[in-house]
Amino acid sequence: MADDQPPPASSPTPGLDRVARALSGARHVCVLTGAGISAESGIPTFRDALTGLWENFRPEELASPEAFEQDPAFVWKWYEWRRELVRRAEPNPGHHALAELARRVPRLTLVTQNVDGLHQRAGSTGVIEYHGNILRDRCVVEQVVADRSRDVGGELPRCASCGGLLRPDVVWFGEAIPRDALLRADAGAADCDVFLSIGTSSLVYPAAGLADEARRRGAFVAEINKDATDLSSRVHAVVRGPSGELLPELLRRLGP
Ligand code: BJW
Repeated sequence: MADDQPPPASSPTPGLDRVARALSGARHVCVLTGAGISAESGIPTFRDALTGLWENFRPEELASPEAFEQDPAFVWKWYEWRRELVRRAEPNPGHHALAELARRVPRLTLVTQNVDGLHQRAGSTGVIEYHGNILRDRCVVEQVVADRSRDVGGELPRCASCGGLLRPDVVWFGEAIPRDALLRADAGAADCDVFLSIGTSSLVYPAAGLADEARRRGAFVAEINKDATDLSSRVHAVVRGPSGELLPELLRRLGP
C-alpha cells in the first residue's frame, strides 16, 4: 500500500506532496510521535543500533516494574542520566512545525510516546502523554504524582507526604497506559481523517495500533521516518528522512 512509485523529477519527496494535499483538505489530523522526533534535539532513541538508549541492555532490564523492584538504584541512575539530557535539550524544528500545524488545520490531536515534554515546550497544547513524563516523580505507595522529601541525602528519593519510594512517572512494559491518555488517543485515531506516524519504530503497543485503527476507520495514514518500520507497508504514504527537516518542509508545501 505504501507510495513506492518512482519520484517525478520535479519533486525529490513525492510522499510529502501527497501528505500536504491530504492535510490541506483535512478536518481532524491525529499525530503520533516517537523518539525519532526528539533525536535532532540530542535525545537518543531507544532502538537505534549505535546510539540507542538500550545499546547495552534489554528493555525489560530497565523499563519494567520488575527491574525497579529488583534494583531501584540502578534504574534510577539511568533515569537521572536521561533527565539531565532532557533538561538540557531544546525543541527542534520538527516540534515547532507540529505546533504550527495545529494552527493551520481545523483540529489536531497530538499523541506522543515521548516522555521529554519537548512538544509542550515548542508550544503544542493538549498534548497526550501516552507513556508519561520523565521529569515527574510518582509515589509507589499512593500512586500519585509526588514531591520529593527534603531529607533524602544520598538515598533513593522518597515521597514528601508518606515517605514511600518514588519512581519516574512513566509507563513501563506490562503497565497500563493512563486511562485518560488511552481514551483520548483512541478517540483521536478513530475520528481523524489524516493520521501521521512520526519517528516511531511502531513496535510498542498499544501505541503502534493507533495507525491501524485510523486506517480501518478510513483515514489517510502517512509515516515520516528516517528508516523503514513495521508500519511502512501498511500506510498510504511514506516519507523518508529526518523529521526536523521534513516537517518544516511539509508546512511550506501546505502553505498558509
Ligand atoms: C527518526 C529520526 C529522525 C530516528 N527523524 N525518524 C500487542 C502485541 C505485542 C505485544 C504487546 C501488545 N500489547 C501490549 C504488548 C506488550 C508491550 C509491547 O508492546 N511489547 C512490544 C515490545 C512487543 N506493551 C506494553 O507493555 C504496554 N502496556 C500494555 O500494553 O499494558 C496492557 C495492560 C492493560 C491493563 C493493565 C495492565 C497492562 C506499555 C508499553 C510501555 C512502553 N514504555 C517505554 C518506556 C517509557 C518510559 C521511558 O522513556 O523510559 O516507552 S518503552 C519505549 O518504547 C518507550 C517509547 O515510548 C516506546 C516506543 O519507542 P519509539 O518511540 O518508537 O522509539 P524507537 O527507538 O523504537 O524508534 C525510533 C524511531 O525513530 C525509529 O524508527 C527511527 O528510524 C526513527 N528516527 N531519528 C525521523 N531524525
